[in-house]
Amino acid sequence: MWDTLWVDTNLATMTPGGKPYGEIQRGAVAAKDGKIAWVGFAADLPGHAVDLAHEVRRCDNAWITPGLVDCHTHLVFGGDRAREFEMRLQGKSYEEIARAGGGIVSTVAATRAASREELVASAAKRLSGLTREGVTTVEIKSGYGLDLENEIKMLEAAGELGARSDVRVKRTFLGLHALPPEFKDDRAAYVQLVADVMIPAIASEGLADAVDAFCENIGFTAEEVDYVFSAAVANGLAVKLHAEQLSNQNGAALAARYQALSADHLEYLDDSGIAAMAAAGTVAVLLPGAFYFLRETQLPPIAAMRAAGVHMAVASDCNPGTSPMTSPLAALNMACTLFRLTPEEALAGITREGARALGILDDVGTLEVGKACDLAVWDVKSPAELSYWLGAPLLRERVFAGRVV
Ligand code: DI6
Ligand code: FE
Repeated sequence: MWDTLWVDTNLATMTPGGKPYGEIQRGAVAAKDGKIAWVGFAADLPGHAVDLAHEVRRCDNAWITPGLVDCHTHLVFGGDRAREFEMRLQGKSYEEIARAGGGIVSTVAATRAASREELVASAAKRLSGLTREGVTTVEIKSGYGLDLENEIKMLEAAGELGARSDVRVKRTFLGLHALPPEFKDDRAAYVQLVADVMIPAIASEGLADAVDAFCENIGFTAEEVDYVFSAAVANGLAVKLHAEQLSNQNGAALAARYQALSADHLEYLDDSGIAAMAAAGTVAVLLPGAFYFLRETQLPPIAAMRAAGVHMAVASDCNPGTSPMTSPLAALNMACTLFRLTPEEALAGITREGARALGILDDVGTLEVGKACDLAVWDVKSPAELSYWLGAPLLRERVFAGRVV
């Protein structure tokens, strides 16, 4: 007997190679012990639904997709930057504000001042925005503490969110996010602290799965990132990189050299970066929310990445400065409208490719037997609707590890 069986439904399995969306019309999916135990055409079920599972859920022809995987967020932080938003509307640029001590560093002050519990409480509200739209796995970065104590506080807050919510949390240490004010005259000392002290401490406590950095003219140089990536690898952590967001620093090629899981943003990526990512299997994480909020005009080279066979994920980049957005479905719409992804690419980007970007494609991201039974059940007539509407309440039911939540 299965625990739960969903019927009267269409499935977007997102398994590649077959029909668009890996679709199975008039399908069924079953959960046992939190995993997908059966998936296929309802006509092929090995008996009557009611004889097969303790609970049968009829879905009125709703579509079921894998639970969404938001593979790039900065969900945990103190304060907000609404004031900076107003300044930007008065004509100041993101870079000007950052150089004037605003930007990331102002969120650092607010995050340091917040208790772990306060960070959990404010992030939980943002997380509810994601889960309300079908997210079942979320990556959360640190990077607003910028000293060991406060980076650990952020990572623990992220872990706490996972422990008390029905969502999988993957944690990323983003020590090289900005130069903390106390190191403003000694960059090298901060980079060394991150590599030689913070990474070993965080790795040994099991507080993060990966290491990220902001490789940018207002962030860190490729050389500094290189040094920190070596420490990450030496301590058994995967790497990923904020690369080519505001300028071309050849960050994606550096990331690819380290077999990075992903390189993210990529508006200024060039052909050599694309080739390096394709060869390394590094996923391109597209963040149209940041592109939109910054009113960026340089588009990431989508067509060239597609042609090179680079896998493309889509994520919210939820953060207080450049993407104060808690809607994964808005990210899908922006990925199509602004970046010209197809709705199928966009949905794959926030399911299968998001999972690939986190190194957990064996566990989540598609509807396949043996993976976690994380589902989103949608009141739509076709999966393209998930990218088409902006702000519509489409989620009918969210399933985490086989349980309706
Ligand atoms: N790139 C971004 O878009 C965010 N971080 C990063 O490295 C912005 C973070 C912020 O402005 O607070
Ligand atoms: Fe980011």
